[in-house]
Amino acid sequence: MFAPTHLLRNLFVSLFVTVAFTACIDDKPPVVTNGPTTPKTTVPQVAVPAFNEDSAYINIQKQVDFGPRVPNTDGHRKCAAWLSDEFKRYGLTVIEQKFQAQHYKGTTFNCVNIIGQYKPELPNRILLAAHWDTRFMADQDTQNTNKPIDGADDGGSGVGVLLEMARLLNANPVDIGVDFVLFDAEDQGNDSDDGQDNSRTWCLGAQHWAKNTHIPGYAPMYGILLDMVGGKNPKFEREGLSRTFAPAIVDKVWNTAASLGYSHAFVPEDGAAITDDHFFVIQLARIPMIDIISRPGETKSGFVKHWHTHDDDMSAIDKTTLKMVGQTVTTVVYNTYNGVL
Ligand code: 1BN
Ligand code: ZN
Repeated sequence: MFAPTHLLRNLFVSLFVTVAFTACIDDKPPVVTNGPTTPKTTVPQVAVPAFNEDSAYINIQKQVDFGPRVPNTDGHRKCAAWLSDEFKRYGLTVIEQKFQAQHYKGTTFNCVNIIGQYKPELPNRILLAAHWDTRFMADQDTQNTNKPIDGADDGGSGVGVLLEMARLLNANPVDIGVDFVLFDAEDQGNDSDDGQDNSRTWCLGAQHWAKNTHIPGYAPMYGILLDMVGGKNPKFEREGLSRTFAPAIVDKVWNTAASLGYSHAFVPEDGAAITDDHFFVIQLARIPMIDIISRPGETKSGFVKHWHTHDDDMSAIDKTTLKMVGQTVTTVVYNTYNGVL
């Protein structure tokens, strides 16, 4: 668009006056620092696509329809195949990282981390992760505590958001590499108060991947983990490990959420440290990674009411929350350019 000629004329007149005045008070040649000849900024403005919460919701429904995704079950095997196929459908390069892990109760679990690479040839990369397995028991429930849960929110929601982001990247190309990593066996840990350190009984897939990254020496710019990002009235505090090990990413994500009008969910408050998948990624793979996890303080644990109960079904999922999380992370990714966060 050209400015009307009288505006251009006024601009040049005022520039001439400024330059002439400067020349009068100082004999050095005038330097115009911020005029129309100044080169444009080198960071292009990218169009951020709209995150579709209906699509993310359907992705969750589909996972829940397979039944609980507990390792060594049919639901787990069928869901793994579907997740790989979805990534392939969106043009990603898929790696199924199969491994065996010891459950704390003694069973050997057959597990698979599912990795979808967007533009694997690009050196500047972002890691986006969630766990796709669901808990083998409902130990926070009052009934049927030995039955596995649906895990619509705890497991399903993070994956549902990431699959929608994979679809968006395929439809709206951007000049950054993205690795989607769906961790297995995050949620099969020992939650008893036995005075032992049981932290290593959780996040088995993340532990395996962090010791065996799909690219040797893998060093993405940053990682973002999504866990329990689909419940009603979420409270995403700035989680403790994220603040310590990836403060710039925390700032970027929470500021982006604020710019989108989501500060009521991405609250400007510091939260406790959670031993989630990102802990092992930070510790073992030395990747700065944050955890977006809802802790509205509805239970003693600080997690949502439906945490590790049979109420973690599709009725726990709120599309508004999916939109807030999905649009925020999508905006951060599309605004990451040439190695600059
Ligand atoms: C998060 C959601 N986690 C399991 N489901 C990890 C975790 C387990 C965090 C126990 C704190 C305590
Ligand atoms: Zn869980």
